[in-house]
Amino acid sequence: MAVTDEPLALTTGEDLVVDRPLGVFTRPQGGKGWRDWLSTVDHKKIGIMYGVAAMFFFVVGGIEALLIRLQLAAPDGQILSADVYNQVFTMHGVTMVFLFIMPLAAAFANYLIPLQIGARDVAFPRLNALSFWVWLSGAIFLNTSWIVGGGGADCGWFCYSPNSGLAFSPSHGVDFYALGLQIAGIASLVSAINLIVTCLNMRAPGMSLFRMPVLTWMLLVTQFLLLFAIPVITVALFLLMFDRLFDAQFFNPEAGADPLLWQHLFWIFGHPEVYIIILPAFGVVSEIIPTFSRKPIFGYSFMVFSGIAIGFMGWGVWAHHMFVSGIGPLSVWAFSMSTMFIAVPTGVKILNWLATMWGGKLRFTTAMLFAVGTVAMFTIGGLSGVTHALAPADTQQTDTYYIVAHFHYVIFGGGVLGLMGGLYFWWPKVFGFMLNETWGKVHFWTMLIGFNLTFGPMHVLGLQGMSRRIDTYSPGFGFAFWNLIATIGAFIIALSVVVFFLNVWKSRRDAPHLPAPGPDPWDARSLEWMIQSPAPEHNFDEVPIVESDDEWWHRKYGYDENKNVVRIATIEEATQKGDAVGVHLPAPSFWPLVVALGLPIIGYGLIFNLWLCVLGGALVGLGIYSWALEPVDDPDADHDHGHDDHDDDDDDDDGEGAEAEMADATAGAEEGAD
Ligand code: HEM
Ligand SMILES: [Cu+2]
Repeated sequence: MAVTDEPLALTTGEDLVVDRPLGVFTRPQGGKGWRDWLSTVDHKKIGIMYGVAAMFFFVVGGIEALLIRLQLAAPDGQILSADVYNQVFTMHGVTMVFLFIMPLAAAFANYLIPLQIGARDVAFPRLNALSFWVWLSGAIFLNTSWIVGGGGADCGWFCYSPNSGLAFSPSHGVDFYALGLQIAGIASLVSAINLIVTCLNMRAPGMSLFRMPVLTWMLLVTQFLLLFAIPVITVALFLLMFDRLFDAQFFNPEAGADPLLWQHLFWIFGHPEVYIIILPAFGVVSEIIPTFSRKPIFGYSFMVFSGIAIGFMGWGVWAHHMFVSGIGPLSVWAFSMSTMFIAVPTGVKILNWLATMWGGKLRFTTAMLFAVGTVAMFTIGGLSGVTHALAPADTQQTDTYYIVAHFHYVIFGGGVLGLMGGLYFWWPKVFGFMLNETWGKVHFWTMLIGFNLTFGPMHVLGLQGMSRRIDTYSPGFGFAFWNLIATIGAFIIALSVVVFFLNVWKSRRDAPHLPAPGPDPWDARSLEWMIQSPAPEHNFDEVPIVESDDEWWHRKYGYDENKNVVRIATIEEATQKGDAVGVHLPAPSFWPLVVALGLPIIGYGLIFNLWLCVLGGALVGLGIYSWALEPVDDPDADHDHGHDDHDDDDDDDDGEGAEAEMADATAGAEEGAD
């Protein structure tokens, strides 16, 4: 299709110059309302969509967890059949890891990284939209296996072979697992590349790497882990797909293959995956604790380097998941040692958070309670993790409820509690109203008590010998009491989640009658708090010049001759007003969505009818070409075409204007730094 300079009516302009106060400017959207959300390329909106979708899947994964707990509440449970139980715990694990906690962290990364580094958007806004829509299409595709696949995948979230083969998993559940996670993997990979380029190339002048907030650093390390881990699991899933759909023999021992290959591939991805889950929460806690201790983070560079060290060392421990898989004593010894070493950088973080609070003026807001709760619960999970590193002990503990307790203390106690704290901390910046603190504290305490009642007893059950993944147990084993407590605890967690949603509803309803939170309700330290709440569409009126770490704090406070902290500017004086002219904003597009819709159709084609692959492929092709050939201007947008000087940088399809402007800014980043 020839590129004409006669703009098509369908799409929107590449790079739009705003020539009037932005207050009255609305991006030439693909439409209003839902069309705006479907075509947006704004990192903030994409962040919000990740967050809403992730919380939806938290509820789905939570319902699956309650079903598990109901089945195990008493001996000889009859609520779920053994086969359905296998599907429910498998999908619970897959949903909670890939469809809840990873996208929730992506919500924080998308919304906050550009704001924390002083940028107007991510490096490739349309690619960012593509990541979201591809992830969502993969998530929905995966769950349609309940409807059209004969049930969910049933071989556990790590789907060991040969259980995952057709002989033991004949329904299409595992096919949906293999294809759905490949689709979601594409989204993670594209998003990781986008956010790495954003952190390295889009920083405001003076924002050197070692002035970036700890959260942005932890999210950057997380993106590098995704960049290297996702290809490994993609290869494994690809081989599994070929074994199931095209009769290959990659994991079939009768054909001379070794099923341990799957375990190695899965855990070479799987262990870095646990850091992909926990590092964002560590970053969130590292923003909340200094703010409510009224002290800078203790040992900033140690915090950053321990995160980088965890990122590196996380690649050298995977076989601690295979101590009883017959990998031989030398490997067991080596991976036992490497696993112990990784406790060191993790310990550094815990000590630095405690040192930050030490001597601080502590304010126990809901966000701070969640942050402190995260440090405490993660430490418990970390300690049981160290006991797993001891191979002889792990031989007893592996595949029991002691393991289930351990990873819920680190993933839920560390990851979920941490990100929940982040929701309360940045809620006013994202939505322009505060969540009610009283309800917030009820949410925190019910979740913390429910959490410990659910997973605390599992340590005991595990040491008593209760295996994981059993759908029922006989009365004679003595597991009944603690299982009942665990089930009661699970329902208390569910209650706390209901309290959270009620708090959102109530706070939104009451917001018009309450004073607005303003740009900086917590008196915080980083750049996102120097702009209006909710963050304006263009982020910064003018790109900030950064002169120190904790730049925003240093614009409000200084030191007098006696080194006492004194205020040097009020928030009103120091804040950007949110009106700007002539800001380049990348324009929205529907084509990323079109490309994303083609992928699950290809998935259905590979499972049911290869003709569908042609349809899906055509949709992907149409989307990519139209996106690449998308004309520069939207005839309906009534900005004047006088801006000829912009035409030359409209030949790249991802907000070249904004990028060029930012590249200049970033070029100054290092200059300002020294
Ligand atoms: C909301 C409260 C939750 C409850 C009550 C709960 C309960 C459980 C239980 C009882 C199991 C063991 C099932 C078995 O072995 O038969 C399990 C497994 C699992 N859970 Fe949770 N969980 C919860 C939240 C989470 C969260 C937030 C995550 C991660 C973000 C998570 C990730 C997993 C994983 C990965 C498994 C392993 C599944 C497998 O064995 O394949 N859970 N959960
Ligand atoms: Cu591991």
